[in-house]
Amino acid sequence: MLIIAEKLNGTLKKTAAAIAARDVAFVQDLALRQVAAGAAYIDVNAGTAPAREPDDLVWLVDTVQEVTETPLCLDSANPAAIQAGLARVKRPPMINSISGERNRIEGVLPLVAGNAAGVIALLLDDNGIPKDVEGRMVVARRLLDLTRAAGIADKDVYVDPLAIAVSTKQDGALVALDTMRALRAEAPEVRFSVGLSNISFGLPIRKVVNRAFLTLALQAGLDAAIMDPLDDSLYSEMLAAEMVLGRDRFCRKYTSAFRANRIVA
Ligand code: THG
Repeated sequence: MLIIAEKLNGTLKKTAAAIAARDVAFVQDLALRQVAAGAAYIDVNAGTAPAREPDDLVWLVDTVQEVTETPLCLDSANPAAIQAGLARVKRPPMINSISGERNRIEGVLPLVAGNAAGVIALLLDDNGIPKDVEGRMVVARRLLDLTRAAGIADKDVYVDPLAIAVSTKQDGALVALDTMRALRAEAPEVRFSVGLSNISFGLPIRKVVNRAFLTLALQAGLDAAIMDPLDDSLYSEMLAAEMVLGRDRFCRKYTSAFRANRIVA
């Protein structure tokens, strides 16, 4: 499973302050710690101020690339920021994200083909997030029609089935898991990614809930997650679940993580 490391995100207080202060040491340290902890991609999100965002994201991209070759995941609500980040990356990034919303189809989808290693596709559109599996499948089919027409291979599309917090919607996780199973049956090459921590919003001891959801999502075929690789108990659960599901030949990943002191109870 690919870890997309989440902590260089301007919605987090410390990261926001570091971006505002152009704190190179903070950003590079956080990038390197996430890489050492197993990140396949580093999500970079400059935060919330739309006017400053392209400049801020370019600074983040440049600053991270000074210390690591790990590819980036360009995460922005602003297509202009994604475009500005794309002009700077040294290796093909993940693009986060497209959706069925018109501004994402017009502003972000045209940037993907030929420039990115993959694109995250959120199952929502201008009418919002469909409540049930069939509604999400309608959005998924339309998005795949569009990505295929744009020349993007299904294997480069990371569908995010959108896990709604179980505190606000009792079947929030189940709809996401069932959507993954249904879409995999129709489009076996498509990959799946989730923003792991959404599921536990509003609940105490969120990490326990995130771990449970990760294990269930792996069983449903999860390929990637935006998550905190520095959380050793989450990382341990991920490796244990993959091993138990037969995705770890000779238990090699789990046992080498144990030898590196990464497995915790
Ligand atoms: N899907 C996609 N992209 C996304 C999301 C998604 N990008 C943003 C977000 N969701 C994923 N990124 C984060 C980054 C940090 C945290 C959660 C999600 C985080 N949150 C803690 C909290 O909210 O309590 C704060 C902990 C801290 O301060 O360190 O860390 O769903 N495609």
